[in-house]
Amino acid sequence: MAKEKTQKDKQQYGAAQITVLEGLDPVRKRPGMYIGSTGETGLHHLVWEVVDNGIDEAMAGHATKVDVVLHSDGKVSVTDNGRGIPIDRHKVTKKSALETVMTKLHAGGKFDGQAYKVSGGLHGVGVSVVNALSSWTRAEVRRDGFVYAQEYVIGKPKHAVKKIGKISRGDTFVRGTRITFEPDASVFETTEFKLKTVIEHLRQQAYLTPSTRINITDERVGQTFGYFFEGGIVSYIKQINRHKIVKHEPLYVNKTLEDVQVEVAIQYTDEFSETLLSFANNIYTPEGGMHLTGFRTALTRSINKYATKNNYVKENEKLTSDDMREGLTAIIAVKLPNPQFEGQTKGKLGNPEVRTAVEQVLGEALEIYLEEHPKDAQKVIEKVILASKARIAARAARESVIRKGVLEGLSLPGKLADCSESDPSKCELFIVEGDSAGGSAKQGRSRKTQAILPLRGKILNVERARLDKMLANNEIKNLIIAMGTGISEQFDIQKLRYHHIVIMTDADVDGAHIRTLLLTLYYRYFNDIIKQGHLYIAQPPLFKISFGKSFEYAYTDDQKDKILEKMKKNVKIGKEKKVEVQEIGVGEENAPPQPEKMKAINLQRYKGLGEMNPEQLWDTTMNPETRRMYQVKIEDAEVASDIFETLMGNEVGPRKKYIITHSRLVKNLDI
Ligand code: 0RA
Repeated sequence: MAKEKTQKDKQQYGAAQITVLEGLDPVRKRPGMYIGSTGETGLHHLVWEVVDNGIDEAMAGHATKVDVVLHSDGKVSVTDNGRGIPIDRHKVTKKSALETVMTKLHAGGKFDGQAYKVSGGLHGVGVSVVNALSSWTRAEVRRDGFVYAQEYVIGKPKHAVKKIGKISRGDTFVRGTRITFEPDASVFETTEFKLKTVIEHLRQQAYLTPSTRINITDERVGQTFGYFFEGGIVSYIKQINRHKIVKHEPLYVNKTLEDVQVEVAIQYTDEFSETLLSFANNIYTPEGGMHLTGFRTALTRSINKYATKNNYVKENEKLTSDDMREGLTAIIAVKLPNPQFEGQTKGKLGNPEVRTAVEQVLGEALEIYLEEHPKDAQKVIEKVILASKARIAARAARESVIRKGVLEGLSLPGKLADCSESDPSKCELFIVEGDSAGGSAKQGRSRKTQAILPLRGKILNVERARLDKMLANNEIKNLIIAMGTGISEQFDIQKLRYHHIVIMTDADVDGAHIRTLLLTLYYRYFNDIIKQGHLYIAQPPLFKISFGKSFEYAYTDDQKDKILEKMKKNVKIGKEKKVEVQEIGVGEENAPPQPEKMKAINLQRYKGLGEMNPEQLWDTTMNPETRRMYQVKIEDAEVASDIFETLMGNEVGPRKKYIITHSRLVKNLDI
């Protein structure tokens, strides 16, 4: 919260005094109302809530650090070195202020006339909520040389606040507040805190609270992590961009306008994608909202104004907000008195006053920045103009594909071996790499429900191409016609001819590449197909392991090792003395003749689908009864799309390496 007391605060002072205090029953009755859920997210909210209090104390200039400890017994403690929650008698409740804070819901958001807390959506509900949802809590306050404490069971005090001792010389904890709590296992689905989640959130909080140290200790694993960033969100931007080629030093602005504090940091890079993080009262707003809208308006308007004035673009060739996104890294953090969080997951800031505040503060800052840094301005504008040109080219290409007659009313492509079933929910389309695998698939399939569309290797040549080129590609066009949905404005998922679309590619670099291209295509143009769970990746086996007449398929290296182990054991139990694993090539049914008394286990490594005969392909990969298939999630496709973007600008060597490393990510996700 902005530190200065504003005019409005002063006027409302009287009303704010009448703080509404209420017991904790409502929290026990409807925990979700206060912490969002009783799942893992809600559980972690307890920690965020308590940490927020310490961070508020730091932001008010009274504390310099917050220590979080995840104890081995499931408890969590949060310690700050602030002023300590007051322990004197509260005027309304006639109880200790500490007890009041811990056991009453604070609807007023103010406490003792102090700006106690900026209440924000899911967290910002107050430490009493944490107390209510904990089977046991202890609050310890150290101030004026004394130690005070109170303990609670499900939010109810076990005793009055006690003075339990003096602060001794040499004590490291001399002033501040420590809250220790044990989440109530009868409330939460899980009570296990995830170190990774805690680290990620608190590291982010450390960036948003400059010059405050946040330590995290996980006693369960005996590890401690500490975060301290003097530079705040500028440090954050630099961290995000540390491996990227940047176009300029970050632009930073921090200004308060009518109760709304606006803080923005911006830096352009060589990348294609955008990284944008927005926060309201230190709470991440993944769905954006008014602060983001204000940001985009200011960025677009200021850059256009400067670009036009300096003749980078003509008056009638406006650059769009989307053009500004390529290579942009930005953090927007606003602080305001009464944030309204909207949207499905309450991740969107709704306050309209924030839009104008961000627009104005950033607009002014950008204009000054661009004027004062003409060289940086040039680099940024050239990047934006490039993005604009690509966008115009992409649209032209898309329109030519979409143009009536190109996709519509066309007969199904000749290469498609369609199925006879007409109910889409029973139909499957296999997109198969290469004509030879396509041949096996056509022979091995179940004709009634399975259709095969072979894609020629040609699609590979779009390596350096942009998505618009991909859409002009004949193979892709065939795919779209086969699916029947149309594309872009004409896209209609009701027309989808197959409810299972299966990408079936080889387990090698080219296969990974084609898969990346296809996933990118679906991510960008057929998002709903993924979201409704229609897109799959086939999982052909990597090995066939045979001994004598028996054989097994292995789909992972691990599985291969296990099968080999098992087979060796079986062989040894039998009469054979020696056993050897021998790799055999494709088509070789058996290993070369073996010496007397020696038997070989044959290991066949499948390099491509084409190496399997139709029956094998059916048995291992296509038969709905026995196959394994991976259902693509939107996150997988997003990763693929990011990879695709990275690939476009890079050298061939690193690009190949990147595909190999990252395609595993997509493929090996478990079923
Ligand atoms: C209200 C007034 C004062 C301190 C605090 C609240 C306070 C609350 C929390 C919660 C966690 N840590 C905290 N530290 C401080 C100041 C009272 C005074 O003037 O000393």
